[in-house]
Amino acid sequence: MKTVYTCFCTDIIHEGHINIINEAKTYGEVIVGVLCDYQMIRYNRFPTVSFEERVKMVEEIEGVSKVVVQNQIMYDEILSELKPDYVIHGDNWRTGPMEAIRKNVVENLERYGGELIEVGYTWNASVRKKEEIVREKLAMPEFRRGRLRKLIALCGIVKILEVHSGLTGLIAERTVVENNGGLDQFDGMWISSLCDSAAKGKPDIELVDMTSRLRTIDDVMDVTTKPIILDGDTGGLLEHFVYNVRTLERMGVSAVIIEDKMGLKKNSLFGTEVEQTQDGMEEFCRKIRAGKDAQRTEEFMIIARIESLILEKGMKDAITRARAYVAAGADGIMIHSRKDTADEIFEFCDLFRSEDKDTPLVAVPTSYCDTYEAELKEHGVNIVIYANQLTRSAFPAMEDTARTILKNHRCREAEDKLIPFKKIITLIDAI
Ligand code: SPV
Ligand code: MG
Repeated sequence: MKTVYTCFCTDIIHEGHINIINEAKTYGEVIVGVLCDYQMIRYNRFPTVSFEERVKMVEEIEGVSKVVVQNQIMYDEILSELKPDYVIHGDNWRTGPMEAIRKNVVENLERYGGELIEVGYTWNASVRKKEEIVREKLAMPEFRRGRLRKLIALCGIVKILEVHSGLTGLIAERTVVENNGGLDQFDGMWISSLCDSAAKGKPDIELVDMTSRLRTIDDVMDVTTKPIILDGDTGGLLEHFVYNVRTLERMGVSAVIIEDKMGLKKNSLFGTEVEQTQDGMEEFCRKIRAGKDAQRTEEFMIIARIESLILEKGMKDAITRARAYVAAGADGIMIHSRKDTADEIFEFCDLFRSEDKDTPLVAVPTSYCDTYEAELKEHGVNIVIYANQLTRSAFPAMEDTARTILKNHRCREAEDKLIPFKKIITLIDAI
């Protein structure tokens, strides 16, 4: 009997999957691959049920003879192992990032003489509803909050993108690219104080208050499912910080990062050009401890950000503070730098990791932008935050459009650089 293979990357079974199995049955014995969690996150979304449950779900579909694990998004390994006579897939992979997977399957099948069967992709009201329910579940505070810790455990390095609105949230949520034989996407979002303030035309000096920051978070949460890290500036007064921790936790924010500065906070990238005061180590430890005491779930993270390198206080001060902050209960350490190479970040990470293998390390490669994620990972970094690139790319693009319209007294000349208006009106689904 001939064999037919298909791979499921899903945590719900709907009509479309049943269609594929029914069609597959007419060609032979049906083998289904279940994509492993790590690849599912890169390709689609964070699974709402465990891998074992996903396997069981597929095993229970009538007509499935065998279930196997597919560990790679590309099919080289699985097809050389199984050599099925046919691979069956929905025709939705003919465009977009999934096209690379289709190409990979076609090449593999050609190698040993297998055949590809494509069936019409099922997208109707019932399928859409099921997909929406899963997304809504992922967006709920109790599901979203703990996902950052899970991602740190599961991925080599967690990639976080700055967002400051629902629209930028959608970009972080939906952007998927094909790269180096796989698919990739961002793991979560950073609500930057710099960009949240800039979007409101305000300086980054803790002027935009917590009520307004919470409003931004809520806008982002409304339309996304990925975990959120809040740039909590200095955390403010200890007496206020403890309330804010509980608010953030209740909303489903995964982590807050607070920096060891006091008084009028200015953006770190100013460095010593402006007057900025580092908080005392003991005082900052007290704030961390108070925050940890206030939190009510195991999942929420308070990450301590060290400004010693920014303020030129030296590596020894940075490491001493890191040790103290971890001892005070910090769930992670962010080390910041404004140098144009990552040398001092690597030095700090190596020193820190020589005695602490577990506490997550966070890096923000704004000034040392040549540095690859893989290099940071090699030195023990777990979270990389792209802290302002969306804002910095949008600003010159918008300014250029404004200038172009003003110069030409019409908007034709700007048109070619714009997203087609048909696309912007369909970018956001109406329920
Ligand atoms: C932010 O994004 O607001 C940050 C990172 O705090 S930095 O701007 O580099 O200080
Ligand atoms: Mg900030």
